[in-house]
Amino acid sequence: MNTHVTQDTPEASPGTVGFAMQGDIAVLTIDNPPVNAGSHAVRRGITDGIAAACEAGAAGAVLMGAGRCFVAGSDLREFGKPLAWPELPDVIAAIEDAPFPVVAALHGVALGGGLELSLGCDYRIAAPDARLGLPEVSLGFIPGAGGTQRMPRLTGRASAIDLICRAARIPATEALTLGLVDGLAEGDLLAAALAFLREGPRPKRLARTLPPPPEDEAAIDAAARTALKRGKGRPNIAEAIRLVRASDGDAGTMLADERAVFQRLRLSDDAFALRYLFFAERTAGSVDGLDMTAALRVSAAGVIGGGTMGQGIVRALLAAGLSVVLIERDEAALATALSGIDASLGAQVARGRLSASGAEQRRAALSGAVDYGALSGCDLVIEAVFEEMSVKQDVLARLEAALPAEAIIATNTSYLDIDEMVQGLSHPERVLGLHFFSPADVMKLLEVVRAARTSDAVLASGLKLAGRLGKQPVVARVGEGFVGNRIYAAYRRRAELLVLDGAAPEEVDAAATGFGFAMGPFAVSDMSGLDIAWAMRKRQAASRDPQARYVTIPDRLCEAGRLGRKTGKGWYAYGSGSGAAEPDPEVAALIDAARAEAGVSPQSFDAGTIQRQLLAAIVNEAACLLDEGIAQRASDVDVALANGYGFPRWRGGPLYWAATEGRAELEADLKALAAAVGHGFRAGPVAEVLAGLDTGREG
Ligand code: 3H9
Repeated sequence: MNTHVTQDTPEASPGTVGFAMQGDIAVLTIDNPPVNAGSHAVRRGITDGIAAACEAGAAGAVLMGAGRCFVAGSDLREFGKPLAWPELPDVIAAIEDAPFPVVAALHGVALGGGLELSLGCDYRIAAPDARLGLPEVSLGFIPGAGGTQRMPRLTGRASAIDLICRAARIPATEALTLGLVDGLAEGDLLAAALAFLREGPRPKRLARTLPPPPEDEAAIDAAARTALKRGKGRPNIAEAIRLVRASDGDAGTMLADERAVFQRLRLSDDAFALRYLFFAERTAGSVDGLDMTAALRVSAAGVIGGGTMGQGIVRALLAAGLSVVLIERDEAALATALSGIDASLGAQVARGRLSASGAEQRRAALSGAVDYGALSGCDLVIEAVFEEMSVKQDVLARLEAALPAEAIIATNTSYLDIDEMVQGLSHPERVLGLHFFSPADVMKLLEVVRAARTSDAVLASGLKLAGRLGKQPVVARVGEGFVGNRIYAAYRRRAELLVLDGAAPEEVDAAATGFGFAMGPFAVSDMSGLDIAWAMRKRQAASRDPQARYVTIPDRLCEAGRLGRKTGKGWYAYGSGSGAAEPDPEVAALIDAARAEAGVSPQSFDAGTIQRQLLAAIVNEAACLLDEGIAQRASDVDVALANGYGFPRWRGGPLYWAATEGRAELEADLKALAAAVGHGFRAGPVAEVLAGLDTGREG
């Protein structure tokens, strides 16, 4: 049926489009599992299908998706190279030029190029549970097939700026209110789309020719200001805003303008990095050879310990629809924890993030107890008690005694050796690490730790649970700090050495945020509190290598009662009203004293040097832990840092960054790192690791 000849010879790309006549209506069904990505073959199939419908004298056509969704977007695998004809705008032009009305029937998701394709149709009918959106900005570019022009003609410009710049995925009900869809299907979607056409008359109705809805300019300005602020200066956000604002202009000119910007931005550094991360995130949750069908069913969970972390884990489990039993050591502690969870559910309702009935349901699914006997119906229990080996070992032993034989036991430890923790258990194969990040119901990252004796079924269950919780899993083996905290420790150590050697804490933090980190290392320390690391240093003091460089400044800060924000001062002072961090002369004096004591003559460091030294420390440590087999793949490290440590997503991750940097400069950075760390520095196999990383960029 392919009536067109390609102008390019593309690599074979999958996907077909089914064609059938239902009376005088043509039905085109996009079939490209798993998500009907708009590959080259799909694009050709649609234009062929429209041509066939014309030939058959159809009175109308329905465009729909087979399987789980309409279309999840253009095929991102094609985006790093030249696109083959027909491109999506050509497909849409064929639909617009057809002499009959075309209805898009949407189910599952209609995202990116998928939504744009439907906006190129004359009408849209959606299943009530469909989700629609233009997420292109989250991939470093902008909608490239009319999204910035056709959407605002339906929704107005203020809404379009908001939706496009937030990369929002909205439910069909909201899309109906906004005018993006023309009706919701009750029952069978195809039947509803056919009925919609037959109920006609349905004249051709091209979104690009609709008059722009009347709008208050102030609302458009406000939407643009908010979007720019949220967009952190990324160039694609400003372009998207500009194009939507001008969408009341000549459609042909504006569509060409959008296309040119899209073509440029899809090949930008941001876009390559974000595409890399997109696929890296999907790979991180898989383990070669692991049979995911062996995963055990988890519907009832327990949590031991109702502190900040425990409460967050409870909220995350409840949000995923599990029933939860929370265990605390006594009634008073239990009451405090339960009322803490109650209060945060109430706050979510007040902020409009959760319905009152949703909060009620979650409360009903939660119970509390002080006796482990209450856990007997649980399929999985996560301990989140004090970070101390003997305390955790005691909890695990009690759990083993209280739980049915097949129940899974998870520890939320962030540093401890799980292999040591399970010694003494009769069934260590049922234990794994589930390392959540605080707040556990908000942070995306979940380290799934495979201890030496964890069974495949238990590991598969942990990975499946991560998906249900909406988390980004990264699989780690046992090793102090696993993947993320181990790398973070090396990064923080380098930051502290920079201060000892002459940089001010605020210079280091400014360099880190200048690179794109959400916060600098010292602001992070102040936020999380300096005392936990202090306690750990005291515990490790006896085993510390006396010849290694040791930065005493954090100890001195703690001794002076500067434990961070919670004490009103730490690396910074937080005294004056606004709570903003301010450099403190007392800290400067303390740093001077530490330099004098260590015999250091302070040097000055520019922001670029600080940034590259912080990154070199991350990259080197990552190479070490890949060498030790703690992380499975280099891209997993990037996923962990981007999802749990505020690493700027648009830079892809530290190893992606390093792999796309000049080798000679990186080698010089690693040399400087080795010199600064001095005695005990361990060089990781950086070159080898980077050589094995597929950045998706040629050359
Ligand atoms: C665009 O459309 C630009 C236009 O404006 C340009 C016009 C000219 N391409 O996430 P999952 C794969 S930009 C290729 O694990 P879920 C994915 O890699 C695009 N592959 O499942 C995975 O493969 P594998 C705008 C894709 O149920 C498999 O599908 N669209 C694409 O958790 C399953 O994915 C987006 O940004 C793609 N576009 O979530 C939407 N999408 O099995 C991106 C998915 O080999 N996609 N795959 O690992 C998503 O948000 C989620 O995948 C989705 C399903 C919600 C659809």
